[in-house]
Amino acid sequence: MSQKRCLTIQDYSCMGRCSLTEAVPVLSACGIEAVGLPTAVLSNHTAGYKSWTYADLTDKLLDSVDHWMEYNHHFDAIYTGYLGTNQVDIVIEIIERLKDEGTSILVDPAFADGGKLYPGFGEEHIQAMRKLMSYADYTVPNLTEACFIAGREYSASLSFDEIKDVIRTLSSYGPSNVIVSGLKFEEETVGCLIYSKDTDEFSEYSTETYPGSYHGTGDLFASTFIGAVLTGHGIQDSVKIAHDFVHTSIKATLDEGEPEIYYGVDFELALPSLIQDIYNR
Ligand code: PXL
Repeated sequence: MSQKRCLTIQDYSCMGRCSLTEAVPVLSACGIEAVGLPTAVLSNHTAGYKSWTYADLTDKLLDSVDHWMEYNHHFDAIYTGYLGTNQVDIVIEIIERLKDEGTSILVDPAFADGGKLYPGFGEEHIQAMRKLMSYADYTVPNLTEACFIAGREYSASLSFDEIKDVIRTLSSYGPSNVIVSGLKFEEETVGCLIYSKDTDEFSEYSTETYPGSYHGTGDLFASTFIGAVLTGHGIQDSVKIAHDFVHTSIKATLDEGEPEIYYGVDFELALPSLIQDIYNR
């Protein structure tokens, strides 16, 4: 099997572990060539920190693509993360220009959590995300994002039947595979619902949970999931690998003591377990 290449389009937040500072090392650990296209460079991410600086790279995105096209580069996957509303149409153009029949598309919506949009996002962003979804083979929203995209009101106490309804509606916008992570199954457990549009079937995977919620775990889940898919794992197995890696990273963070939750998880300490899972399962 020849080495796979994944283009990932999202911001580079220098501090706070999310987006490209997670996606690139995780994909590398999976043995994938990671091509990170930064949409912006921030001093730190915008959730939890009180302030940040921001260098917008929107105008530069297509320049890189022009150069790649001269070389006919093939991408096995294009994975999009946190994007500005004005960047979504450009990302769609990038997908249209670079995708061939061997390119899988993963859209991580990355615009909301805990029932709320991240700072700076509004209804226009939700509509832009619906449009981007029509290109996706896979999407990995949290429940808040799934509800916004499906046009349903978010509540932490939605029943599983209601969540399945939200997922089917989301899938009607495009993606054949929807994986909602961070769901509470029973007391003290957290996990994922996995939906396949082809078979209209759901499956699930859950483990015990740790107290608290941690920034950057959605990005970690998305990067690991696509890394596992590209190394030949099936969807269920890739979800397990991604969930377990997030879980082990949270444990590593707690073991280090006094985590600052907005600063992200100490995933670097868990990379050896990811490498084992990727190559041994
Ligand atoms: O993890 C999502 C994310 C990525 N990038 C930036 C963010 C956030 C979440 O708030 O602020 C800049």
